[in-house]
Amino acid sequence: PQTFYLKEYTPFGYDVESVHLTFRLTPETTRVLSKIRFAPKADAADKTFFLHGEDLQLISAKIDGQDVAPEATDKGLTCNVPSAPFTWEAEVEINPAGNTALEGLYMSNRMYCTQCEAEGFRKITYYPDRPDVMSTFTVRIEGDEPVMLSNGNPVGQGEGWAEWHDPWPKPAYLFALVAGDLVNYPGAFTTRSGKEVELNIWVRPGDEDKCAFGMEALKKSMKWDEDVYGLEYDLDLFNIVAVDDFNMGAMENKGLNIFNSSCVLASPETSTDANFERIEAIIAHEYFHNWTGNRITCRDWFQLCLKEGLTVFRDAQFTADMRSEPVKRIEDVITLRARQFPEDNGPLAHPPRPEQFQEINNFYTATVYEKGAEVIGMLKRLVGDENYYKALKLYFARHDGQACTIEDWLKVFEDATGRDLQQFKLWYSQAGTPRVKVSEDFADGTYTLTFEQSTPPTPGQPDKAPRVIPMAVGLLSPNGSEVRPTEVLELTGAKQSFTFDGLASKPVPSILREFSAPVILERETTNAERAFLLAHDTDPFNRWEAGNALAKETRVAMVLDGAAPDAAYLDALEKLVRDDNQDPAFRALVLTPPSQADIAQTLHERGFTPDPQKIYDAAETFTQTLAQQLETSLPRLYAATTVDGAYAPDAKGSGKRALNGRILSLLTRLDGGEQAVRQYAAADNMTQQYAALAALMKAEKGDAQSQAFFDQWQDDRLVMDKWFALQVACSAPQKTAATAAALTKHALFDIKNPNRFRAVFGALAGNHAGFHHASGEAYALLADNLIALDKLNPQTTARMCAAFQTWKRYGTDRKALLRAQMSRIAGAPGLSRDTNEMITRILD
Ligand code: DPP
Ligand code: ZN
Repeated sequence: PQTFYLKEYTPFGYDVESVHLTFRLTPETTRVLSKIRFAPKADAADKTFFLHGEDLQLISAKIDGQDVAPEATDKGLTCNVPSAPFTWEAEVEINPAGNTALEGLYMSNRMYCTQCEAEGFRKITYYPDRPDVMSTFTVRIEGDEPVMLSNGNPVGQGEGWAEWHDPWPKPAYLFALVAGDLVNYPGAFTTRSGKEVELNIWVRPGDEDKCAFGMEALKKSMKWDEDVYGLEYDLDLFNIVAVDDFNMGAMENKGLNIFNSSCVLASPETSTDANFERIEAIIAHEYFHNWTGNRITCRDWFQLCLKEGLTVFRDAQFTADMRSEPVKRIEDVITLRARQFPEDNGPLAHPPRPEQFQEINNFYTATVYEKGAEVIGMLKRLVGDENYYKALKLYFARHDGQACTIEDWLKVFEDATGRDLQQFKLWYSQAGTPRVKVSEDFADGTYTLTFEQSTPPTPGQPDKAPRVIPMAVGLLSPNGSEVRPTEVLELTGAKQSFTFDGLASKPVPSILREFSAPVILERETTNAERAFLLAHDTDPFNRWEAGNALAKETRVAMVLDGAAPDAAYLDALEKLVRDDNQDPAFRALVLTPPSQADIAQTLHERGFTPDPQKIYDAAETFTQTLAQQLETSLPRLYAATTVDGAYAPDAKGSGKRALNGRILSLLTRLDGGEQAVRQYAAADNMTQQYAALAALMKAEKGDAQSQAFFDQWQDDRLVMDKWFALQVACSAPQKTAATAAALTKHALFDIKNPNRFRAVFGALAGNHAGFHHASGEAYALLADNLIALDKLNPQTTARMCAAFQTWKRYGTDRKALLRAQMSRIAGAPGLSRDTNEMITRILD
């Protein structure tokens, strides 16, 4: 397969002045007529006229009205063209109903919809399908669908047709078309300059009652972007459409966002608090792309983090503002460590701006998104808030309407702040998570912190240069008061010391506050000091971090030495959980133990071979011991955290319910499920219904409730995804593979629906001890299903291969089993380019 390189970028030799498209929709033989005005660029070095095109049947092609005979391959076509501006016309036929890859124009529940990012437009018609080619689009849709939508503003419609015009030049990846039997949930927003914008969420009939929350989230996002970034919406209309079959979460097509229905539809009865928070964040994310992604887009796909890192950073700021800043930060760091750290420390490691790829869909990764956002957070910390917003203002002023690079982005910061970002830029080009070793010294009132940074080799990058690392540090006195507030130390060398004078006694340092950089801190410290920070740190993130470190140390000692759970830690936990002055959401987070995968990762970092069954046993023992320790407090805590009154998915209520759910799961270990059975029966919202069901299923006491849940929700696809996932997530290690296998035979399992596939196999890969059970059955089951899915949907298959990325850290037997299954996938006949690239990288 062909490899594409960042260094080989060359501009397209033609401007595209306008694009007119006509769609004649039928499920199996849709005709797409294009009329595109090209103008040769005077200064172009390369005048090759190449149009991308895949899976298209070319019916006819014309230049300036004359038939031409282009040379076509399975990748696109070339043609002799005039040296003056000309009009290209083509008619192609495509098969939306047969498109199970869900890329280009496809059908989902009899509805037509598109997904063009990154390179799906080439499956719709011949076109220079690259983000630096921007043009205005006029679209005519012909068909008998009741609703027919495209980007921009409507310009006319009649019996069997509708026409749309998008005045903003855009790359083809932002093109969208939707047609089907849809109903709209309407809304309106007045921009700060007084422009009236019509808003709609389009859904299948019957889903109208799940749109209210999404609509509010959209309005809040529009207001927030005006207030915080000074950015206004720029069309008369903003449409969101919910689609059941979708490879990703959502897509920011100009004026016509398309969402995986799981990321927009919400109601108290069918969605958990976590779903609500995620939906609010994704609606914000896609809306924010209108400026960071659409008005300013990427020059090429290597620059993907230019739009994604920035937009994730912006949606995190939004969530922090709408809810709780520390809670959001802790949640994000948990996710970063669970998803990005394994990637950055394994065979799939790549920099936020990769320099090569075979299939760009394989680079919509935690590194590009989440680490991309962390890099922006560091930049903001280094230059300060005021300079950050000054630089952003310059970015929008200078680059509006352009397709940009990371160099453009950093130049804006250099120009706005006068800072040299040469060394900082390494964050974009070097892969791997830096390790920062900390040592300390105290003499004559002077405290010295010494940092040493190094980054292990990653594929293709054996040696790393030191990076700029903002270390947010505060100092506490031994009595718990803060003697130095947070200060950002700039670590730039491989080894560097910082001193603090005039201290009465040796302080306790609180290092990497707010998780100020995505690094792994290595520091010799005691559990007593961790417990001290858990009780006294003024930085909420580091308080949580201290508790998290204690939990890890305890569990690691249990796994390695068969130790009992650390009594001091259990006491500290009990004290915190019982302290009603503490934020319930925070208590819930402290009470959530590190995942088993996280313990495996920690063991691996320390040079041990993780044994998943032992890690599982330690987790069980720990939780059981904790439940017993809290035994007398649990009923009171359960009652105290029960939220009365009408359900509202706000930060306060959801924090309380999160703690309540944790308490219930502990209680269920002691009361035989009595309370959970009661809660299940009484619950009037999904959060509490789901928490009760999960607690019961985990205790293997939930058969009746699981059946009741199925009976109640079998017609709701999104709730059924929860049901599928929960069975696998809650099953004991020796039963996990069999449970998942049985679910693939269930009448409601549908391999073509990515949400359902991910429900089962995401949960399988996420059940650490079950997935890695010594029998190897789960590995084989996943491989069987990935091989089957690859023939239908390469993109989702390739992404799910990441379940294997940590394979090298396990023992010899498991490694052999894993290798055998991956080799089987690699050898499957007709393997897609997507999956081949992923499996090859992982196996390497
Ligand atoms: N550009 C999309 C998003 O991140 C990816 N499908 O929102
Ligand atoms: Zn995005």
